[in-house]
Amino acid sequence: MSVTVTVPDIGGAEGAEVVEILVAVGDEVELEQSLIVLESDKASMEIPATAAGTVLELRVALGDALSEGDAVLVVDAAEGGTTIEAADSGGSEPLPEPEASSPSSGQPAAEADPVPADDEAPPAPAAVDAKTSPAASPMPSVEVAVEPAHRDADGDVYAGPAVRKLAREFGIELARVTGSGRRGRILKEDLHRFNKQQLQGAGGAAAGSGVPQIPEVDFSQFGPIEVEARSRLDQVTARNMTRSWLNVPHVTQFDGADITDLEDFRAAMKREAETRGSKLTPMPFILKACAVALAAHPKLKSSLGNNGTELVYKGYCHIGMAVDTPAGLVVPVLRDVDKKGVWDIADEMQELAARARDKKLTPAQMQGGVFTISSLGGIGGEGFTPIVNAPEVAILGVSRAEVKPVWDGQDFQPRKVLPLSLSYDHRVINGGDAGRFLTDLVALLADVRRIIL
Ligand code: CAO
Repeated sequence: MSVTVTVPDIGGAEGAEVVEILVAVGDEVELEQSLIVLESDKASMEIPATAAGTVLELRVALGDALSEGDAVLVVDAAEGGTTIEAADSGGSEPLPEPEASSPSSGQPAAEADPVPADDEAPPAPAAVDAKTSPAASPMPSVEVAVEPAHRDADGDVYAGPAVRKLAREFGIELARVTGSGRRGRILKEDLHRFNKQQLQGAGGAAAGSGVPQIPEVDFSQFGPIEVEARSRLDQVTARNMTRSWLNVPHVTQFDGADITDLEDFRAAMKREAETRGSKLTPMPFILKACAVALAAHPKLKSSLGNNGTELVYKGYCHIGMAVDTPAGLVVPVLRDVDKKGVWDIADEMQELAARARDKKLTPAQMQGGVFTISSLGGIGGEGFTPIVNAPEVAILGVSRAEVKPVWDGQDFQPRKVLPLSLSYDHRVINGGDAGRFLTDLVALLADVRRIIL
């Protein structure tokens, strides 16, 4: 029986790039074996086999852009063998015969006729219906799960929801962008090209908003060099950092928390942590203390809305945690930290960090953060100025705790001091707001019993 394995729910990520193909035609694959690696704007994800068997046909090539429901490969699965049905449109879908389905083209799935055949006609709703109701179409999912093109009110612009979202973030009017996709469809790359042109062009410079380019240098004239392609994740991180840096007026405030008692408590819990199979570093306590401090200072977890005319306060407390991985920086988000105990936070943190390093995070696990913590405590350093993870308005940098002489009014006492640096968006957070938040946080960490008050 031929089974087409398709891209499962990847948290709404559109056009994730195929960066690795882990199997070849003729390979035997097991259920849940990783088949390909996708890289979206937010994460790298391994796509697992939803059926075991021999790979008959690869439907993807390196560089292809895939979305949920796009075909990955065709497996010759044993009759009656186990397959995993995805909850929605992903998962595996039996095909009548491999040759009856669309041929392996290696063509990016997103390019598979993303607009209706009739240039003038609006997007065919049938494509959407077919996606949610397999019975409506006998075609393999790759042909029906493409994102229908959308038209602007003026009827001229083709762009998907992800592109429209990015355009809104950049403040780009789509009508001014030339699309390089099929039939003029606007792709994310077009927006980046447009931005670059605006920044380089006379218009931007004349308006005083042009950013001077750093000239390219031929380093080989000075000695031997090696050039390495940067991962997409690194490139996306670079763009996000630049965007935040250029948009957010940053201020960074420093303080030190006396965590001597916290460290004593942590040492006392070591045996229990081992018994539970948990790793109790300072980080889960910092996460919990931040959740308590954020509840008292909700502005620190707000975001600007409606072009800066509104402030959006959030009734939830999902906190992002920067994780250093070989593929680049990723920020998984721990949900409802305010409602969880330190043990649960510790376990969830380790699980998310492991998933981040194994490229197993889903985009949903990296969304919804209200505040971010970046800890270099396990690595070293006395302090640093983190960049706000916009549209959040504040980020906490944590450096390595050291024993320092602290004056108690009569003598210097050896105390373990944790260096903290809070960067914030000065459009939203004033020095007073930040100072009060950080002072409360320092007090919570100095005496973690306060967390339960
Ligand atoms: N001071 C002193 N020691 C610390 C510490 C601190 N602030 N934070 C952690 N440590 C210790 C831990 O207790 C652990 O020691 P033991 O193994 O003896 O218990 C050791 O340092 C290593 O900790 P860790 O880094 O593995 O674990 P963590 O819970 O502190 O952090 C994580 C988890 C995911 C945040 C971390 O692994 C990581 O990836 N950090 C990098 C984040 C980053 O790159 N930030 C920069 C973003 S901008 O480029």
